[in-house]
Amino acid sequence: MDKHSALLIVDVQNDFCPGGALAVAQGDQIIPAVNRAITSFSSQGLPIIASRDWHPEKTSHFRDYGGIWPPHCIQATAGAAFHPALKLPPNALILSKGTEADHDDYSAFHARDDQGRMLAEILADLGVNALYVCGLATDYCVKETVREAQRYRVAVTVLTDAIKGVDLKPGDSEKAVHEMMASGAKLATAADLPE
Ligand code: VGL
Ligand code: ZN
Repeated sequence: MDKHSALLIVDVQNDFCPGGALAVAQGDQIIPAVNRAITSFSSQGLPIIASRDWHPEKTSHFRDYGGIWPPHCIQATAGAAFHPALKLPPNALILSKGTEADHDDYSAFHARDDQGRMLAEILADLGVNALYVCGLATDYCVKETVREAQRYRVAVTVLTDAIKGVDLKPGDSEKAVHEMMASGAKLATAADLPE
């Protein structure tokens, strides 16, 4: 972690946590580790970026319209809100993805801020070339984000104590971690980040 690093928190939203529409088992249990990473990056004045799944009511991402998922993270609903235990600082950059009716947009590199800027553009503006990635879900949005980062020549470290997967098939999350490593990602833990 150096001055060209940023923290990327993927989709720590109510619908991906227990009680939500597409709950990841124990998804909320990563939040203390995510908060620890936030404290670490904040104390060093490094950027903190949070993506959110932000779907329209009708999208080919949902099973009623040809996709595989139950409706979740519908724009501006309680389910789409960040989990209340997540301690995002006021200067965190918020990026929304999955906003179109015909895209899954698993990768945070498809997300945009409220001015329409995409993640790669924002990272270039900030001079960031290394991302520390955490959040939900390991086997979908975290994995696709990490794999796409390599295409943009952004180095990735995955914080393994701060991710959790859907595991539609048992072992999917474990497989995802191996795929991320194969694509060049390094592994670390939020617990080991500097205070
Ligand atoms: C996600 C499934 C559907 C994710 C988003 O954030 O990983 N997973 N939509
Ligand atoms: Zn989604």
